Amino acid sequence: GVTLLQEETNSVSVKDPWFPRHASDLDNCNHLMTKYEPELDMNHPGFSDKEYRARRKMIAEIAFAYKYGQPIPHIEYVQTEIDTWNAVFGQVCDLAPKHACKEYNMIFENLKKEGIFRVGAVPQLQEMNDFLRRHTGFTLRPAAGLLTSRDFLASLAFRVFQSTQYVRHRTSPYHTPEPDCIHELLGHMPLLADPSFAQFSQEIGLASLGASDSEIEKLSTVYWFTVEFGLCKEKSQVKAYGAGLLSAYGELLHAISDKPEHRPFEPELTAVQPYQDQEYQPIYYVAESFEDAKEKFRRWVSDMSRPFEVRFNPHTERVEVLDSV
Ligand code: NLE
Ligand code: FE2
Repeated sequence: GVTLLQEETNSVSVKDPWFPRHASDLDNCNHLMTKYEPELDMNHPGFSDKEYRARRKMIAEIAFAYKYGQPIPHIEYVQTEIDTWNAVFGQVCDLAPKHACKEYNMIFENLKKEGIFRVGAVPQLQEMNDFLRRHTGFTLRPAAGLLTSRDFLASLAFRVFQSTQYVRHRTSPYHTPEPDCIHELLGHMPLLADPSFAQFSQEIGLASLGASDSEIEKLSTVYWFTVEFGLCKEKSQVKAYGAGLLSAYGELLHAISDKPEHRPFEPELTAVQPYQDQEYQPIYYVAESFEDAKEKFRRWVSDMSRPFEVRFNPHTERVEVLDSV
């Protein structure tokens, strides 16, 4: 009767939302959140800098034109951009050994040894792509700016990280609320070369495919407080593993000081904590260890209800959808 029909309609609509099924579908997952951009935000340090705005536009166009399978275009960074890289890189070299988790530091050293992280040159996304591919199979795509959570998380399901390619404005080297390639490179890339972190990142991505808007909101909130701003204990010390801390030394020192609130990381609670993304965080979540953060997040993600399961086939780069039992 009517009830049966309704059930059928429901299950079709829940089972059949559009989401990328193949890595090439990510060509359609480049929607931007337009809240903090030099063109639109009067408070952006680049707002009244015509040259900077033109540069951003040029680099954004490269990202919009990019298609799956192409090499990532080389950007000839100019001296002001290189100076900004040198400044942030120098700070990370000083602070990471003391304040970053050991997994980060190991890969950071490796990146220096390979000459990808060095004074005097902003690393190219293509060379970082090749490094990641060798270690975890992660690859990069250029992104024009801050993406919607749904698009950004979806790419992780394919072990693809969408990375910005422009450099923050030279007047704010040590903190920017929006992502830039310095944040991606120094903050995110080292841990994406860690096999278990890469695995965990992909699981977040897989959980996001076809998820409801409220589930996406929760996933991206937990992502925010872990992958972006997470702290963890190592022996008895508090260390940073969040990318937004490792690429902004001002906030790193703030995070480990006694000024902000430190709460134990519990995904169910963390997932509903409102956050702000303009200033330093007032609250950070501290995991018992880096392993513990990954385990807790993973367990929470796998408890999310969805009427189907997804599996990534690395040979075809395709996500297969299975009915759950
Ligand atoms: N605040 C970070 C930085 O300055 O590198 C960027 C955070 C992007 C979410
Ligand atoms: Fe980030």
